[in-house]
Amino acid sequence: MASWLEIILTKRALITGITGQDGTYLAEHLLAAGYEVFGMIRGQAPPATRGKKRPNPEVRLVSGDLLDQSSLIASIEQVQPAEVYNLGALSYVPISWQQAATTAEITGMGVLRVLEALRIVSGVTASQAPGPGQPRFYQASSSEMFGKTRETPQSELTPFHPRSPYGVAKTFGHYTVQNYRESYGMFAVSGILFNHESPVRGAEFVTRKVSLGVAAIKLGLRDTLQLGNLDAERDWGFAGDYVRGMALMLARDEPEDFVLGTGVTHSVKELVASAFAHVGLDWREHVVVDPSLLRPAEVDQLCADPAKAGEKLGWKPAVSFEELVAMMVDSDLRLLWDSRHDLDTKAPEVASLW
Ligand code: GDR
Repeated sequence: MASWLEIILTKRALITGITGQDGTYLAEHLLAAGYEVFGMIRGQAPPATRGKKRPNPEVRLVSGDLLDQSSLIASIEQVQPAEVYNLGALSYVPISWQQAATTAEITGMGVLRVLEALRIVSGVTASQAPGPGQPRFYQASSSEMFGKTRETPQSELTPFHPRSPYGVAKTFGHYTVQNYRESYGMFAVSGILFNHESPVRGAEFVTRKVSLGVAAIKLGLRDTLQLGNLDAERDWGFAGDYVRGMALMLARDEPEDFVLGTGVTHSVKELVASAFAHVGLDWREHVVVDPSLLRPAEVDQLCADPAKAGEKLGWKPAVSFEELVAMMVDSDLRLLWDSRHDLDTKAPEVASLW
């Protein structure tokens, strides 16, 4: 049983986007560091998580919605967090063209609403600076904000040129964090994270789509894999490494923004070649380009300059691109083998791909 001193000293963290990949890894990381972790979900706890991976049972769920200001105030009042991580977003880039206004509301305005809730609950105004012990805020900014920039690699100083409603909404959120820091002196920071993946990545994103496709083809469940632009280049790292960086940003004395990425870029074609080669197959015999998967405006090339994170956070990714691809393909081989007789119910994310 915890002593009263342990109870008083236990830090509380509140995470939005708790059912996503990063919410899952961040919760594990903070629980292991001794935090009490709260995850915000929409609606009532059990129905809202239905069909999604249930967060770690040690995560306490609170009800709140990035679209609803008063629900955010209520959940911050209830939890009294030392740290808030805003990972909630409509995060699949192609959908943002179909639902541009919803994307702006959740992915962009949602950031402002969480910051406003924190400011109101903490009693911070332009003339009343935050006192010691005020909650710290982390915003999941994105390399998609760089979009069409001509500068490579991209650092904290690289100008933004977003290419999708998603990128535009993230850019609004990013500048809003900076503005709350400058206007109110709040400890609010953004991590500009490049693509980060894992075996629990959503099946719609290209890395997981490829790892699932390769596993299905290897096991004889499918013969082809439909993809869009094979020439796009991304800086892909392992999500577990990136959540460490988020926590390090909030542990500093000064609030500052940081780029997190590997500094190595690969094309989608290289990703595909590496994944198929891992199981001894030739990608050219299985991959079909489907023009309907091309985007109205593409981000052609992203490559991080993570030097500042290395110097000031001591952060460095531990998992290489090749290790990440092997980890994801191996995990999906196991998943599909175990559920091969009943994909629809045991691996619905797989069944929905075809
Ligand atoms: P991205 O990730 O848009 O970079 O955003 P995604 O994996 O969707 O696309 C990466 C690149 O692959 C190309 N591509 C395909 N993409 C998907 N999803 N499906 C395909 O079939 C396919 N074929 C080719 C895309 O055109 C693109 O160039 C991710 C998200 O997690 C964001 O939320 C996050 O902010 C950024 O990473 C950093």
